[in-house]
Amino acid sequence: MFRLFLSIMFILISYNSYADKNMMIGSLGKSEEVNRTIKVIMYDNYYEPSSFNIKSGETIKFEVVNAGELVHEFNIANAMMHKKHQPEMEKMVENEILLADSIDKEKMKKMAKMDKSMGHSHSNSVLLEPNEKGNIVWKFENAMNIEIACNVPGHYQIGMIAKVDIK
Ligand SMILES: [Cu+2]
Repeated sequence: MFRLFLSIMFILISYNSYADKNMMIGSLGKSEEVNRTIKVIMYDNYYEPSSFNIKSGETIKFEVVNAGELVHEFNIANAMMHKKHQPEMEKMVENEILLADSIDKEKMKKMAKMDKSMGHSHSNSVLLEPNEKGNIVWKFENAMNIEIACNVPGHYQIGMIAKVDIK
């Protein structure tokens, strides 16, 4: 009985670490495989549209514009990943790389040489100053529990999160 318990525990633990490692958020897509383009506008502090319906396996090109007065992020991840990313963003604020309405890109480059996380180079995210534009091509294969959210300190907490429904 105890052996059975142990083997179940082992399966659970290995399943969890598998899910953790693969994140199940999909992956960076190829521009030649884009099925659809969706224009997204970021305001203070919400997205337009505020939710997305996506077919499993679809490759979407998100054309993102920041029409707000603050810096915003468009980050495709799950709740756990957003939580992990938030301290990095806080550190960028502490180091005055990330300011309320701008990004000090020179400082970002310098700091990133010492601490990679300060470079904010994530394939699943764009961080934009007011009036800036950015694109992400994302393939929603093996993707579940996706949230598109902004991890600029305070924004996730006020609800800058878009729902993603994958069918
Ligand atoms: Cu934001």
